Amino acid sequence: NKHLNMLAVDFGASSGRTIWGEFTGSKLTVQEIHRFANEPVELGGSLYWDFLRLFHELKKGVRAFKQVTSKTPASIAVDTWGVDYGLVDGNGNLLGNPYHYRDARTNATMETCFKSIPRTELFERTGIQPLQFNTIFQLLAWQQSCTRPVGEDVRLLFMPDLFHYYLSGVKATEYTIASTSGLLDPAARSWNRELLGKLPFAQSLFTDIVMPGTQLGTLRSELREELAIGSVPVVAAASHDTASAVVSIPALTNNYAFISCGTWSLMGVETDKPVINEWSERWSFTNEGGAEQKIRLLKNIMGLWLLQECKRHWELEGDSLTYAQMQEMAAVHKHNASYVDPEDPVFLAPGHMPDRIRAYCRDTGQTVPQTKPEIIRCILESLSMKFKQTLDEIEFLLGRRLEHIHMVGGGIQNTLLCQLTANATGRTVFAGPIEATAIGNILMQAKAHGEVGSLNEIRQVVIDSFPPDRYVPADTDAWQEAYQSYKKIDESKSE
Ligand code: ADP
Ligand code: LRH
Repeated sequence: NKHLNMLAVDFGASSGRTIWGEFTGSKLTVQEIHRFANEPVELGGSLYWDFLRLFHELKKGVRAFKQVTSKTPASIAVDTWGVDYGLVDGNGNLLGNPYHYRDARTNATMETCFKSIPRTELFERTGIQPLQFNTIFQLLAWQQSCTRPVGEDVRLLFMPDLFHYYLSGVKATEYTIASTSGLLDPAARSWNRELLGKLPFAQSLFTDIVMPGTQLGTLRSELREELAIGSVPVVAAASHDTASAVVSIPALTNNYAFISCGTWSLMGVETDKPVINEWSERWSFTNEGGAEQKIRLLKNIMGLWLLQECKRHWELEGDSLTYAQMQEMAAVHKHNASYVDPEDPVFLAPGHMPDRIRAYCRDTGQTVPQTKPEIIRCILESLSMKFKQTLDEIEFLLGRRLEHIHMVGGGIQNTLLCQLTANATGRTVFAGPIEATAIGNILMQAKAHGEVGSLNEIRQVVIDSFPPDRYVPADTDAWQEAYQSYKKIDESKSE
């Protein structure tokens, strides 16, 4: 086997990193080369990603790779969060700054869209849970505000595709990232032309779809010059961060649910076919595309965003806490009397998170958490309860019991959350790897090089290289009882 040094660039919604992966054929080692904050910018009342800064950080990562390793990487691949995109014209100009999915311009778009394409029809056609920020709704909002027709030469590139374009000069759409858009046919794994025919966008916006593990091209010559680096293949791995994270789950069975824990908590299972029925629709499940022809049947749960936003808010008030300190505060403060629904869209936009959590508890007739430890505890317990509820729903959809939970991603550094998840679900939790997304990205590059084969082979490498931590359920009776209170709040809300 060849010895491969590869570079993964993983842009999460809260931070980005470049990770060096060294693959020997059976084992992978990874090292963080560069990490940077991903801070959106509000400008003129809209919320944007700072694309230019992010591209700059990417270049810094490539430079740092060279400095640290004195090597030219065998390849590079970018993955990012879902749904967002940029528009590029025929001359390669980026038309405006990519919007952040939390921007408010799509607040009412979904309901308007349902007037012409009913919610159920849309779910049946795409398998995608309607969320206001799905690309389909972003494009509709954009179309409504367009004053000029779009040029025939304009292409839509999802965030990873956009980075790949500016790296390689090749415009292509990677399948897993496109699957978050709400514009694909989930069975055919291609653009849903029938749906697109009902929508007012120019079909010329959409480029060809490539499957995860495709080499797109090589670094543009001007970049090679700027970075003083040789010819580097640019690979479309599994470009949606969650798809990459799922690739690197250290398990060879199918008797578990995964939770990819970062800004979002993506909880689900891998299936061979989309699950599109009355129940998956009612419970807001989505069918995203995975590597190797798999479907990721999962739910987008608001996740540690709630904690991130409290942290940011308290910082603005002058109290800078680390995540470790926040976890410690919640570990000491054991008593929790209230829950929020981490799927509720009231928590989507940035700003004043502690107050929104208090308001939610007040409006649902619960004790209002006042102090920081009370709020943090409320968030972490609410997330664990949501995981329990989601597990029940997945088991119902599959018609079988799932024995374990695999948690991956930066959020598993919150060991309290891992333990609470074991307690609430009554399942053993296996936690790791933390850098699951970058690892999945790197191993899909190895696949593109022909150095690893099936998903199981990839996962065997992960098992051998990054053994997970184990959390055994505790206090399960008390948690079962508490779950009943959580469900009452949830039910009273939907009445
Ligand atoms: P994303 O990729 O969406 O930006 P990450 O996978 O990097 O997110 O995970 C970020 C989350 O991990 C943070 O919101 C935070 O809650 C959690 N986290 C990061 N570091 C720590 C830590 N040292 N202790 C506890 N939690 C942490
Ligand atoms: C997580 C994630 C998730 C959703 C959201 C927009 O980072 O990719 O799977 O798509 O971002």
